[in-house]
Amino acid sequence: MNRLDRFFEKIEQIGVDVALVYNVEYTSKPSTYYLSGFTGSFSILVLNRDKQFIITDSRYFEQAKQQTKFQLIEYRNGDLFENIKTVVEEFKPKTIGLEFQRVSHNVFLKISEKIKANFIPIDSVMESMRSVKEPQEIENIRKAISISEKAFLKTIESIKENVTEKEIAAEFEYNMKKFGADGTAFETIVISGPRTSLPHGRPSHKKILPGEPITFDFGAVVNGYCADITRTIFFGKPDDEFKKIYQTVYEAQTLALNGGSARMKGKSVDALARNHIIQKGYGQYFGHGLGHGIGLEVHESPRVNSTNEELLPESAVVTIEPGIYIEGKYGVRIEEDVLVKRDSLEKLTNLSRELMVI
Ligand SMILES: [Mn+2]
Repeated sequence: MNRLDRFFEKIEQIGVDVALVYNVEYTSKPSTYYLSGFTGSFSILVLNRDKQFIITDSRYFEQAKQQTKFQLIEYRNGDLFENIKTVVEEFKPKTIGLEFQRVSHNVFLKISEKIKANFIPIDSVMESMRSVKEPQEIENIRKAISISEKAFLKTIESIKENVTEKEIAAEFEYNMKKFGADGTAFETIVISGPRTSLPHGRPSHKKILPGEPITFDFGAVVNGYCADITRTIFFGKPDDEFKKIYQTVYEAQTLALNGGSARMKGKSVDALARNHIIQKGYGQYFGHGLGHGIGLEVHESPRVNSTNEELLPESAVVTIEPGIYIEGKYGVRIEEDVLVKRDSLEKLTNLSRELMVI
């Protein structure tokens, strides 16, 4: 069954007569792209099994015709919500499916004032569909990973004393684009020395000095699909404590990579890595979840954390990224992207996981 048919089946099961995907200033770009192929910043999809419409404005008339088979409704001016109402009323719906997490309270009030119907959330329909990847989606993620890794290896070649984190990050992003990325999944993280204890620190004007770790968290985007990879490397000669921390993170990651599968709950895979870090005495320094889904968004379902009671779905792509962060000292994170299989996790990342010393 194709993607749209599966979507229609799922929304019909929860009693939705027509779905409305509201995307203004990219508020629902991933779902819009997933369902229709349209990538613009402004669109409203109105669809069920019988009819599929896309409302957009003159910036995107031509693009919409190229990217989607949905029937184009040209929005020219006047009240947008009146326009939406006219299209929705063609369906005479009693119930309307809406992504509750993607509309502001204000937009919800405007839509629900104009259109009298029951509104049903379809967020979990989108999440569960998107978490199970089709072969073409996995292929796009593989390409994004490959470009990210090439750019990483290229960028670290040119690291010298006294270059700044910002300079390295800029070069890294340039390299990703040069190697074919459509963009970056998030602002590339390059942090060094004591700043590596910030799990999501931003690149600063700090200069790289000998005897310091450097953490890179990076991901290219290809055809809308994100990679998400982290490496902590060492510039100069690492001390024994750093090596011990790196080894602990490495072993924790190995346990999860070797032990995870679609037979396990998200929280059980998290525990494989977390218990090891706790045993080694660093439990308090690993505050975040072990991983998350990646796809059209860099953080999506399923979650690999201590609260996810669900089995990991087969064909999900998730990160496995344990870390230890000691304030005032340094931090280490190693992040792989893996495909969830019935009995195992298939590593999609190819970079060495060993401590790299430059
Ligand atoms: Mn991540």
